[in-house]
Amino acid sequence: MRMMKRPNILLTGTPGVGKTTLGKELAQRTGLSYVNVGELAQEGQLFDGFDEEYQCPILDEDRVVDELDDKMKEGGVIVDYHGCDFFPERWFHIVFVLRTDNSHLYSRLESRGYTGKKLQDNVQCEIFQTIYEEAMEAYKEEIVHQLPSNEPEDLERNLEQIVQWTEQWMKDNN
Ligand code: DAT
Repeated sequence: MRMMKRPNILLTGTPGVGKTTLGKELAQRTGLSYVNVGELAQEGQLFDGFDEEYQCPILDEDRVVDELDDKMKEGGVIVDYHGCDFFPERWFHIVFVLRTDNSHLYSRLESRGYTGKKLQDNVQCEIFQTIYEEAMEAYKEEIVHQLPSNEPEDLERNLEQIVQWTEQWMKDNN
């Protein structure tokens, strides 16, 4: 029996924009599986060195790609990560870059315990739309979409839109 084809979705954006919240709920509603790349790396110790400036381990991007490739080839995966340029372009059928206004992002990161340079750098990353530009360079522009992620109503609207897109993709590809 042939398996139903299902899309792979990338959720990216600055830390704190709401990728995990959206991704987990989206997985519930669509039945797709959810992969948090940060957690995957932590579990498998997929690191290569230590960043002294930010006091955090450095992701081993090649090992992350190797680890996920079979699963991605099967399809039906929602990937959540605050970077996007090291994944193979062929993995994703659509890319969402979540965007949050400074004031909202600042208070979210503060309540996560971020302070000083780490807090400032992350807010600046959002102001400079670093991840959006990274996504526009790494993927075809027509599959990259920005989603506002400021209020709970944004979350609900984003969920509804992506669920609808997923259902349409499955109709078109099966
Ligand atoms: P990320 O995975 O991008 O780091 P998260 O999902 O952990 O972000 O969310 C960070 C915080 O913001 C968390 O407390 C939940 C909250 N949040 C997420 N999406 C939101 C939204 N649309 N409106 C209000 N708060 C939101």
